[in-house]
Amino acid sequence: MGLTIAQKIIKNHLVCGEMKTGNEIGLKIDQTLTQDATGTMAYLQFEAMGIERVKTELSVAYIDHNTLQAGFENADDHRYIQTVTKKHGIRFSRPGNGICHQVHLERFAVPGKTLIGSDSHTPTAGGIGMLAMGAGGLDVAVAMGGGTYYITMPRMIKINLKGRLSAYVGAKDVILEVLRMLSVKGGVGAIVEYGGDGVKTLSVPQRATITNMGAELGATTSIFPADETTKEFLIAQGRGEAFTPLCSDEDAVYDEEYTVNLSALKPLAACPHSPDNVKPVSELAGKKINQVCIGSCTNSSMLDMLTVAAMLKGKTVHPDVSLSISPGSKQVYTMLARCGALADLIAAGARILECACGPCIGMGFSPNSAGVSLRTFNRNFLARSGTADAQVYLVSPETAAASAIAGVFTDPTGLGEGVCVEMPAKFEVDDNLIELPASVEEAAGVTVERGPNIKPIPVGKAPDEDLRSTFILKVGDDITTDHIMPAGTKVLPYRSNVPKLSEFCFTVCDPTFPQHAKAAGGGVILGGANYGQGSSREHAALVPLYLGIKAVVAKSFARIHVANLINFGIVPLTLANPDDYEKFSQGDEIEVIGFKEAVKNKDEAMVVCKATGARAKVRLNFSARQREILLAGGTLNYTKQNG
Ligand code: MIC
Ligand code: SF4
Repeated sequence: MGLTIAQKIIKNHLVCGEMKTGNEIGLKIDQTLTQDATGTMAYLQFEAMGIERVKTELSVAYIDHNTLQAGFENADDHRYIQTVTKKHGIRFSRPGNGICHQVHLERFAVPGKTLIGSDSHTPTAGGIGMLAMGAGGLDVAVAMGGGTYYITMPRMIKINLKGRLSAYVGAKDVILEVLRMLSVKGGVGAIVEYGGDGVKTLSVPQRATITNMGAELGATTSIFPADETTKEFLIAQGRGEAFTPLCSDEDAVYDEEYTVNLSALKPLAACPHSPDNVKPVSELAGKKINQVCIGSCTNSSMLDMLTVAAMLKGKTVHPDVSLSISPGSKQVYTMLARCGALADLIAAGARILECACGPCIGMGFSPNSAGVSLRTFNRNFLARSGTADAQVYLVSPETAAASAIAGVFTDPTGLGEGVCVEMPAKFEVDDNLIELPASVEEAAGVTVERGPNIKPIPVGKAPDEDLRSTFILKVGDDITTDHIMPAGTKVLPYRSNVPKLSEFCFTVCDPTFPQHAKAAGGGVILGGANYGQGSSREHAALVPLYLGIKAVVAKSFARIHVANLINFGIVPLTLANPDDYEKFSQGDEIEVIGFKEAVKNKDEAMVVCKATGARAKVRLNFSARQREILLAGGTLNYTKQNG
């Protein structure tokens, strides 16, 4: 039987397990990346493992998230990451060099290799044919130390692309269409591969837009073949030698197949507050808007920026609209400046931000009260923008630029022929903002700088014999890690300070949760389907652990979050019958008799409500390795116990 693209890469990197859908498999990881909002924790954990030098082929630490320095905290964390990486053999991408995924695609991603990153949009590198996955910081730390990365062998989804995009329809519209078809749960447990004749009509940055936002499908990753276009992109980046062709076998078998006709696609928008709440822009046309933000790891490539600049040239941003533009990398920024396109953007009234995540993670540029914000980003979760009642729509750069000029939702296909921009044949390559680590000999002399904001990491405990606790919070379906552990300017500076961070836990759902949880000494969370979707932030497990959360009972869990829960010793229990969710209320006292024994070796257990007698069967779908981790109270304890 033939293999899919992903199966080929998995086969070449398989350390243990059988490549059968649903089985736990272990992979060798060639490259890792971290960003600053998750990196501080990842490096603290790496240091705790006592390994002197990374064992990967390449590891890079980026500073791109926490770049607003309204106090000492972020700058201190940057210094910590800069020095700890220097000591342990990791490259350091300085603030100002750009968004991790954009820079990694430009400078380091290699077809056929494996990459894990402590950021859920790591699959961006799938645009170049790399098996790139988001993971918790602790899993990245383990991989840096040469350890195996474990995933559940995914099922394979194929999206056949046919035709060619029309003028003013972008790669963003392709992934929005896929999200419309499959939903934010559609990719859970799957790898999404793109194929068909339409692939060759898409440039690598366009492919990367699609694989980037594949994270919103809940997929393990998304991947494109590595073909002539990939080769040209690598040559244009001065990295032609990194190219290896890669495609699926003719007789590869997919579990699900879909077709997207690029020629028939129209501009789309994901409406508040979910990336799969997709509507045609034409249906929203004429609706007043207040803000437009262009950038993020989804849409900040040279091609995107040149398109926007060509559309804004000689025009003025509508007086009722505030437009921000954040180019994705120093390479993009410099080239825009040199070719004059930056001047066109500035002249039109765009507010140019540094090349970083910026408004995407609520680092400034929050909309006005109840403001309508059009963003070329990948997430429009409630309150993520920093304004609780903002209405965020996710759109293509083409729709964003057309609407910024008009002041209302505008379908750009009504503008006529379209602007003609070409991928540069050669990019301006200068890695001067990537610091190389100290040599093995020099490393001992490097002092790691730690600011006062760095606080100890909470450590989990072995499960009790019987679980006697309370459903301290009941939440609905599709709860994101932004609900559990919000981000933004006020919260992000505390990513290395869990006690302080705990003051913000679940406040999007219930502002009193932190005090309540502390007073109650913890409890159990009751969640709906796809609990923990979204980002890779392990803080969404670490902080609940700090607040005493022992288990989460949910209809289903998102991949990275469930791995993070297990890593920190919080037991994820899946309702065997999702309808049983209705039997329980917030505040119910519950018990699971024989809890520890169930974690040790049972597939099922019973949750019983003490007051009503309501019962629900829960599944413990764990591998033997995961059971041992949970019994040890998390991966850090487990690693210590096992040397
Ligand atoms: C995000 O887009 O939500 C983030 C911020 O990049 C996160 C990582 C984090 O929370 O630091 C992600 O996607 O994993
Ligand atoms: Fe940064 Fe936004 Fe991309 Fe996350 S999704 S890495 S915050 S640009």
